[in-house]
Amino acid sequence: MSDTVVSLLTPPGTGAIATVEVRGARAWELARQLFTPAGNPLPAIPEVNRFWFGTLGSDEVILAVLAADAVEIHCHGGRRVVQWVIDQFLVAGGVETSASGGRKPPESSITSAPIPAPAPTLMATSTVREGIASLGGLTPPARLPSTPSTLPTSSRLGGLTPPARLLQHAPTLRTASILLDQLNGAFANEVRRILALLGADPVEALDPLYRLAELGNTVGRHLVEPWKVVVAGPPNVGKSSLINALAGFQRAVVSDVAGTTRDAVSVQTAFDGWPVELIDTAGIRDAQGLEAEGIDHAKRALAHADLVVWVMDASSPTQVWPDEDTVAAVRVTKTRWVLVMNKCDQSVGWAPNDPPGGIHLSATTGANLQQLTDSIVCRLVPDPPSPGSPIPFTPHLIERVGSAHAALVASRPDEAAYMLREALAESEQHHFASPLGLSS
Ligand SMILES: Nc1nc2c(ncn2[C@@H]2O[C@H](COP(=O)(O)OP(=O)(O)OP(=O)(O)O)[C@@H](O)[C@H]2O)c(=O)[nH]1
Ligand SMILES: [Mg+2]
Repeated sequence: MSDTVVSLLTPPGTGAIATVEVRGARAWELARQLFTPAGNPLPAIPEVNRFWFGTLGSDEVILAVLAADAVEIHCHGGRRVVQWVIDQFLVAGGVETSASGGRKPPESSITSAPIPAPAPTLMATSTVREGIASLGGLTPPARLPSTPSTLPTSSRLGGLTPPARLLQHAPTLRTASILLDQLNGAFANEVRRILALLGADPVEALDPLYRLAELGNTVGRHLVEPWKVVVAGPPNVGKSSLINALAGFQRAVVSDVAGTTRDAVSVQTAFDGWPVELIDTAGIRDAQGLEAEGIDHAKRALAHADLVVWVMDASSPTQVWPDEDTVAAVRVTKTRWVLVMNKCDQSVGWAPNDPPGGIHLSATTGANLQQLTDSIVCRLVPDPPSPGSPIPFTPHLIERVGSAHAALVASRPDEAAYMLREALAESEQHHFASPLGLSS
């Protein structure tokens, strides 16, 4: 019998989400053996183009059926998690292959003892668990047509359908589940509803269209791209220490010599399942030479920030506020700020409400870090969408919905309807199989 081949489709190394493909005569049998769906049991015969949420060992994953003899596992991208997922299929009888096609002997030829599940990594706890928690009560996903012929062959790149490729780029399971909802028709159904409202009474369409445009601008833009959170402030206040504490590991260089950080170093993480890029910057002050260059970098990073965490030093008797130049460097007035008083473990007696709204914390002891992450999430996603909410999920759809809203506000309902119809047609190209994404 020919081999059932297990391949890692995403690049090796740590990523947010990884995709493991299992292809061969036993692919479905192995998937049924190892994967536990969140809802009903898996059917005996694979249904092509269906997706399931569930678990593999103790990890939450998405199982996608590509063909009768091919499945994909979308799992958290931490190295150990990915290796563990691959190992499960190898122990069960699969054969590993590298992207270049070279095959490795299965680990199972060495030992068939079950491999213990890996301890969750920082990303696993902050993205997978929270992502799944955010899904709330899962309902079994919509049934999709069981024939692959509805997808043109030319759109299947590298064995992945376009929706699967979109999903693969989602940095967290929370964003993957939002994309999954859209690819199953949440966005399209809402656009149809708004179009019907527009036809009946355009005023009734204003609120839902505003909400859709707003969700596009807040959440839709960050289903694949993380929010950029820039940590800035004067030298030596603990910016790099704070990044390391938030990311949970040593990434930025910390030193008691002021002016240590020269480059804008960045770390990807997730808060409450939302993808965030934390960007460390050089301490801002008047400086010359290499340090001045670092400060220029810092100002460039500020220009692209979605949110700025301005750090001050509670162990110092003076607070250093952003100067006019720094404020001017920040891109748009919409960019939000969070004020932090670090080193509260060595505070020289600052009152808790000084500065007003400032969060007193310690990067060293970890005190009040959660308050900071809550505050960041609250500012980035003030009104989080509930599971199943419609969201424009590509930059182009966001633009179209925004234009439709602007047109309606300007009392041009026909133009708004035109934009929405365009968006609808575009979004349906992303659906898994049929315009509704549903089968009878
Ligand atoms: N007591 C105390 N010390 C801290 C805390 N956070 C940082 N430090 C110390 O403050 C010093 C400066 O920390 P860094 O993280 O390098 O500060 P920075 O703001 O990145 O400095 P530059 O890159 O030079 O601008 C180091 O000696 C840290 O150990 C804290 O919460 N409490
Ligand atoms: Mg630093």
